[in-house]
Amino acid sequence: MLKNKSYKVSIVMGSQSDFKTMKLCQKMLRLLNVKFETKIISAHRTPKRMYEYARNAERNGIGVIIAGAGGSAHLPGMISSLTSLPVLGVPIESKKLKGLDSLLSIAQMPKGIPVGTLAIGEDGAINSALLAASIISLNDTKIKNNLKKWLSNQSKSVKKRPK
Ligand code: RP5
Repeated sequence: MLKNKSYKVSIVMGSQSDFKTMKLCQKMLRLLNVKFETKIISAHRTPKRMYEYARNAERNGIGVIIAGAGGSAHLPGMISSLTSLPVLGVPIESKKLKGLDSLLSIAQMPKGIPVGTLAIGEDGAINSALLAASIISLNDTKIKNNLKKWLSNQSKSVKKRPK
């Protein structure tokens, strides 16, 4: 990692249909002032696009990849097999199995190719942005401060007693 270089987060997803979930990831990155790009890349429908993307991600200034995928969700694992960048996987809630298929596909990577797996659906999309910001903040004090402020505001917003 180069000192004081400002890295970008790259959000990718297997389909347009994943965007309603993954846009929450964008929203959180915007709140934290983290630079990002967003793309549709499918491991099975656009394998060449996936290969080119993953192979060039590091030299394109990307520090963390967030990949959302549903069903037989091999996109995060396939991308991780093509780069040494950290890859976070967001299991999209599928219609038939409520995202359990996506979760197991993403989490159960065999040893050697890691994917950091988040929760199914919207919680996972939001947490993937927080985790990506945390990784980026290792080398970026502005992002670290933004993240600390967000976390502190969250703590302050929790009431001591229920109404
Ligand atoms: C996966 O298949 C995508 O990540 C998406 O969650 C799922 C369904 O895709 P569509 O049929 O809606 O395009 O590749």
